[in-house]
Amino acid sequence: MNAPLPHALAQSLDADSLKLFQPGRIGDIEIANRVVMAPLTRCRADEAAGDIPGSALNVEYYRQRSNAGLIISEGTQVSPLGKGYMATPGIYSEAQVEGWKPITQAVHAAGSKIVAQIWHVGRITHPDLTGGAQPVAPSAIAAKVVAYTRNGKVEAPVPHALTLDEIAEVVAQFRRAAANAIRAGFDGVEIHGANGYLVDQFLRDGANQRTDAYGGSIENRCRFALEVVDAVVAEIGAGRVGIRLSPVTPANDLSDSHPQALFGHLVEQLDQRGIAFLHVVEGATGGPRDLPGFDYAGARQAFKGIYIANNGYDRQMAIDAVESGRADAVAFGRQYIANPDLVQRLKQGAALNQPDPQTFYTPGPVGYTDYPVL
Ligand code: 8OZ
Repeated sequence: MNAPLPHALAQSLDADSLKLFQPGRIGDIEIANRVVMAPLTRCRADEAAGDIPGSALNVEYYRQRSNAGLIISEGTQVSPLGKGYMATPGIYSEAQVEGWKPITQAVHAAGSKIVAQIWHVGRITHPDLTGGAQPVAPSAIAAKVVAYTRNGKVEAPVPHALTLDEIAEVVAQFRRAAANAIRAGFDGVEIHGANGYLVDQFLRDGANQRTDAYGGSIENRCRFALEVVDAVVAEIGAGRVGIRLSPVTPANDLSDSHPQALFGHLVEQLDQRGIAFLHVVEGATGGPRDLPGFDYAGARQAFKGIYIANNGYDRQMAIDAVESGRADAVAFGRQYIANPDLVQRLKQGAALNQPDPQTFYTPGPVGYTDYPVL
């Protein structure tokens, strides 16, 4: 006589027929399932050595999570001035490129794919984090945020408004970061265009008060983002490029007067460039999803590439979003911190470990590589 299937196993057999767990393709990148690990700042690079990733602990952290169809790396700064938090890794020096290699190798060996989130924080930093240099932004307007440095909590200062030559240099830094990402073994890059950092500061009029070709009209405010996209696409090909956007998030003291018009235009322009994916923080980053101001379904329709949905998704929401076609894939952030085997848990409908915010940004293995698997 056959024993009845354990409940979890029965659920997992059903789960295999769900689109969320089926293989697919994001641009040129083949993925084993549509569960994405969201980019997560963890502040565990080797800061003393030059913001270098790739310690055994870093490798183990990413290896544990290689059940995701796609991993988006923690934000990695394109230059020393692009850094906004302690011990975040960079991707501009040779030592950093070397540091990333064992991470990308471990992820690939485990059957997953990984793109580098390339990042410039703009005004969301402090000279204590940038080697003494004054932070930069589209306009000389300070964000009302604090930066965490070796010297404690400090207010972000008034930034230097980038000159036209300096803007061109930052675009070139993103391009070099993309080239470095490919050399380091990444499958592509995600340009960090969200959450109030530099690209977002150019987009939204709460931070951009320029009167030249990079400010004023929506077309002008999208210019920097699109120059970065074009430069990165020219370097590594559109099929390996995505961008993260957060049209209405208040994160990092940023806002826009007309997010629908702004991001509607941007999404149309991104679609014309044929990039692989759009990764959208729906609502307030890490907070309420139901903020008004942007039509995500409309953006999904307007963009022919892959739409990765993010922000507060649980198992059922993710299954529904992908089954209904509202999204092609779903990115999980905090749940991936606490559940290294998240895909297995979602497949089985198993309980999830709860993430501990006290250890999100602390050095060492606690709260990083020690969450239990099933
Ligand atoms: C939390 C803490 C530090 C950085 C973002 C890169 O909001 C971040 C970040 C989040 O995109």
